[in-house]
Amino acid sequence: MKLSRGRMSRVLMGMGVAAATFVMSGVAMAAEIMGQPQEWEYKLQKAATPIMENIIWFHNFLLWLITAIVLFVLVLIVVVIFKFNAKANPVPSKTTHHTLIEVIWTIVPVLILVGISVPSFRLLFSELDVPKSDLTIKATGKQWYWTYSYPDNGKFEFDSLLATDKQPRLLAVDNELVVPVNKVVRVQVIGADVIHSFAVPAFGIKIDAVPGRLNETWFKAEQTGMFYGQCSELCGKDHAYMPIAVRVVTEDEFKKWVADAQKKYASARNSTFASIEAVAH
Ligand SMILES: [Cu+2]
Repeated sequence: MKLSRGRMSRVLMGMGVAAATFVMSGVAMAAEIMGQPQEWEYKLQKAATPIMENIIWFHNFLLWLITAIVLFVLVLIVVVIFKFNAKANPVPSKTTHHTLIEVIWTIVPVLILVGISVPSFRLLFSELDVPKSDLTIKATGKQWYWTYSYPDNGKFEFDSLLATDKQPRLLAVDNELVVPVNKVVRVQVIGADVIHSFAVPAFGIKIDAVPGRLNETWFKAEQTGMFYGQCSELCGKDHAYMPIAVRVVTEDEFKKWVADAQKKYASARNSTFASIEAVAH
């Protein structure tokens, strides 16, 4: 088929517009998806908390540092290969020691490690030091689902099981953990049977749920939406089927949800919390 010049340019323009639309829709889609894995993802999930922002920064910082060191060593190796092979350098030097260079290659790595330790310890500390919290939730890992309790919001609790009829597959649950946005949430984590692990990548939290030991972590979600995680400690045959789904809502929506949840999960209230109070008083 022969195309006139005008027709050709129109076809090309059409293709350009189609390609641009395709790319833009891809960008729009990538921007929308948060709190869950994406296809072809090779980076960390987008941060929804200050801690996760810090983790991503630290990860990238180390990655650049390591890349620079690897390239530097590669250059040295290439120099050795070409400059000091038997053909290029038939009479090798008899040098065995050089005090200055030995001091340098001892001190420089020490300085690099000390430099890494500063942001590393700062990050570890901020992860483990729970700030003054606005509310507490308790996550109990069980074979194979999670139970969430709200001790300071009406003392109700409910089970959260994998929902096979919902999307995203293997991440959606029947009853989501609901928390308010921009609030410091203290998360108490425990195991009821074996060791599980409570992890939400976008929040930058992962903490073991150990029977008989109450672990603590915290997060402050800075945007509303759904955020997913999974049990991250091999806990038995359905380890892969006990996802964590967190719905971050506005303060008003949270209050409404709490009022509804208190009625919906009223039966659980009398069992667990009554026994806790009986022991406490
Ligand atoms: Cu588990």
